[in-house]
Amino acid sequence: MNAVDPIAAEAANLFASVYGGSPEGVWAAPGRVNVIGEHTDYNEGFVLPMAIDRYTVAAAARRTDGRLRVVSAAGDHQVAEVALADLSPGVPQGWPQYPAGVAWALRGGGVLPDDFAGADLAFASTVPVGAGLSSSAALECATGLALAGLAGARLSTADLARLSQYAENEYAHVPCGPLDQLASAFGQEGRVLFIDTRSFQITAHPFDLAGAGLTLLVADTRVSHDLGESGYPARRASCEKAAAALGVRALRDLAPADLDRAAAQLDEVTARRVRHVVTEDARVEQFVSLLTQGAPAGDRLRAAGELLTASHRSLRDDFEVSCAELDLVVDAALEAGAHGARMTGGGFGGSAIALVSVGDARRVGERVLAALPQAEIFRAIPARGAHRVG
Ligand code: GAF
Repeated sequence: MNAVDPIAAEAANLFASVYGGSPEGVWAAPGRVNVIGEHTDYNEGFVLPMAIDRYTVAAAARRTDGRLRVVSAAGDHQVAEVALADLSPGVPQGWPQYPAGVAWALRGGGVLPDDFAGADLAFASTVPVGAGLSSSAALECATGLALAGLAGARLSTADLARLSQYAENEYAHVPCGPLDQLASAFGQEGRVLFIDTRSFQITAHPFDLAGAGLTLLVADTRVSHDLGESGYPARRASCEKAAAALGVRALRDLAPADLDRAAAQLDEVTARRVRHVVTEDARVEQFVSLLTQGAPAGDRLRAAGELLTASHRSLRDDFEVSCAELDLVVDAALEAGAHGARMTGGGFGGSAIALVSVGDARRVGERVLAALPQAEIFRAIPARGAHRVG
């Protein structure tokens, strides 16, 4: 059985028990791990995510009365309901605003026809919420595919990502960049995605970890991060202010050689924020050039691991988005022999990743758990992006 089937069955069962009858279709979208390239996406820089084999599934059917109903297998199975005509940012409160926001964005973007008369959606998921693994993007992309599928509307993968991000920014008021939605929409089995977030050009590179005798461990610290409530909006604002002060469109336009000059024009904290973004973009490019020489092995593996760890230090010390639990996990993984480790996602909680040799995975996992017993550890596999299941 694949990673989607059990969740698809759970979503379909929930649909039947809450709404009665069978769904007309079932759609899935994955969470993601960002391998490297953190807090660069809203600076028009580089990212290197992969979709993971953790999915959010929507079982859905059309309605005829213009209403949208949503229910989730997580929690108390309470149904949230809103008329499509009443959709407006912030309504309803809580998690339902993500699917509601996507319906709003698809209507506004002309994807859903005016005569689309509503839908019932039932969700089930294996993407942990608040773990920095893009549970919101998975929910948005599953919703977008489901609604477009029900309406028989054309929706390109790029528009699925774009409208999902738009919904998160403008409806849920979370100022995220495009990373998570692009990863969930475009993910490919066995590949990482090198994304230039300025041009939106995506290059999928084989990421044959098993072939190189490697495993990518994810450690969810279970310190819940909430992007909107965290320091994320402030980090984004300070990057945008710095770009304006330095006279560039985005921090992406600076090279490491510009950093001294930039620092002379900025306050000390902002200069560190800028240094993170600029050096992180360079690390992504270096990581990709190691990858394009084949599965990392020997010296290249060491270099790739060092880039991950350097990324973490930069996020911890310059960008200041790590937290004690993420640092504990990273340090424990490195001490136990990981080739490299770093926080992944927005930070302020959430998950860390560690690149380890297969034979060391158990020991690294045990040492991480000894350091942070509440952590949840699993192996991430590069997985397929958003798709119709049935
Ligand atoms: C979160 C955001 F949603 C992304 O857009 C990205 O900025 C990431 O944090 C940090 O790289 O996942």
